[in-house]
Amino acid sequence: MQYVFPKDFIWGAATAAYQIEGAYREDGKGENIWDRYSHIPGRTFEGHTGDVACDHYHRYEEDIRIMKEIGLKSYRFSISWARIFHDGKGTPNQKGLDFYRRLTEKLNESGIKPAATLYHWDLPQKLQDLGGWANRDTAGWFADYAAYMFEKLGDQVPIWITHNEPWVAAFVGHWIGRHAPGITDFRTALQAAHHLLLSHGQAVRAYRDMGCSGEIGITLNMNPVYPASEKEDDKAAAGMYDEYLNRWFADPVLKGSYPAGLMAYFQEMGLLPEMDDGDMELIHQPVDFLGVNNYYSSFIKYEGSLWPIPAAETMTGRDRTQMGWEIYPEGIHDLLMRLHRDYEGVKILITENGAAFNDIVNREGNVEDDNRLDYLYRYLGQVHRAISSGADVRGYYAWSLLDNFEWGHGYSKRFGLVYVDFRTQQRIMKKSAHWYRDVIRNNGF
Ligand code: IFM
Repeated sequence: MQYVFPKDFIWGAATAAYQIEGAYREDGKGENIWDRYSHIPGRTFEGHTGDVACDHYHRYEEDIRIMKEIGLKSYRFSISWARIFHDGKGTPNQKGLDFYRRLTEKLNESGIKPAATLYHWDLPQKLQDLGGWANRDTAGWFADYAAYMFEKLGDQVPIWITHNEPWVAAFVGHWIGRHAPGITDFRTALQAAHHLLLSHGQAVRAYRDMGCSGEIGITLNMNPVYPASEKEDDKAAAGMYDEYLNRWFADPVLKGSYPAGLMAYFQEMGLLPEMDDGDMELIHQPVDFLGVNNYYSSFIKYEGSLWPIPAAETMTGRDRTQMGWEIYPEGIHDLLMRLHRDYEGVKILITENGAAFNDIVNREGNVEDDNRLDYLYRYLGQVHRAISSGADVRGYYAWSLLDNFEWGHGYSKRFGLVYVDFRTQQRIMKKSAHWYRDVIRNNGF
C-alpha cells in the first residue's frame, strides 16, 4: 500500500439536515429560512426544494445500514434547529428531539461515531423575522439551543461542530444573496458574520461550563489562495482575499482578532461591524479541533472595480467538476500545511471534501463514477502527504454520503458516494463507495 493513515484515523462521510431529511413540516418542525427561500419562484434550480429531499427522516435506518456497509467510523450530520425549537426559542419540540435520539442511538449501536453540526444554514424563519443573524440576540438564542442539545444528546454525541461554513452563511446569504435569506447588503453580511462567530464562542463556553466530555470545534470553508500571476497587484489582492475567505473566521476563533489588513480597509470604507468589548475574547474559546471543508483552490487576480473586495477568482484551465470547480489536489496539501504553520498545534478534521459529477445508472444498475473515485484518490493522497509532513489531521469526511439537495442547484448536482433516485428513493452504492469501503478497511490505499 502506498498511503497508510495514522492509527485511529476517523473515516467518515457527511450530510446536512436540510439537504437530506425532508419531512419539512412533520412532527412539529417549524419553518426555516431554506423552506421559505426555496419556495420563492426562481431562487433554486427548476424550483427544487428540500421538502422531501432523500426522505432521510423516515429512511435513516436504511441509511445507517449503508453506512455500516461502507464501514464508516463516523457520520457527520446536522441538526435542524426548527425541528427542536419550532420558533427558534421557547418550548422545545419533543418529537424533533426524539428523531435525533433515535438516529444517534442507532449510530452508536452500529459502531459509528455521531458528529453533530448545530447549524448548517437553516435558521428558524421566526428568528429571521426578528432580524436573523444581523440581530445580536440570535447569538444568544443559538447558544441556548446549543446548550439544550448538549444536555439532551451529550451522552450520544462525542463530536460537536457549532457552525458549518459561516462564511457562506454570512456572505452568500447576506451579500451575494444566492442562499437564504437572500439579502444583498455587504454591511449586513459583515454584521451577520460577527454574530455567527459570537454565537460559536457562546456555544463553546456553554459546552465547557456544562462539563461535557466530548470534543467541540467549528467547520470553515477554506481554500488555499494563490496570486493569479507574479504581478504585485495580484499578490496584494490574493493576500486580501485570503483574509476575507479564510482568516476572517479562522483568526478570531484561533487567535482572538480579525486580520489587520482587512480590518483597516473596512474601517476606511466605513463598513466595520458593531461589536462590544469582550466579544473577541468570547469568540476566542479554546476549541478541540478545526473542521476544514475544502473542494478547490482560489487563484486570485486584482479586480479594481469589484466592490468591496477588489479581488476575483480566476480559472487556470485545469479539469473541473460539475460545479465548475477546478481540480487541484495539491491545494489541500498546501492548505493543511499552511494551517499547521499559522495556527500552531491546531488539530484538524477534514469535515468535507468531494466532487459533483453527472452520474448515470448503467444497464447493470451500477454507477461507475471513476471521475469521483479519481478525485478522492488524488485528494486523499495529498492529505496523506500533509500528514507525513507534520500536519495534525485526525479525520476525513467525504461529502457526501448521499446525493442530495445542493442548495440553489437543487438536485442537479450529485456529490454522493451513494446514488439516490429521487423518484423512488432507491439508494445505490456507487463505485466510489465501494472503493472508499476498501480504503477504510485497509486504513489506506
Ligand atoms: O453541499 C455543500 C455543503 O452543504 C456545504 N459545503 C459544500 C457542499 C458542496 O457545495
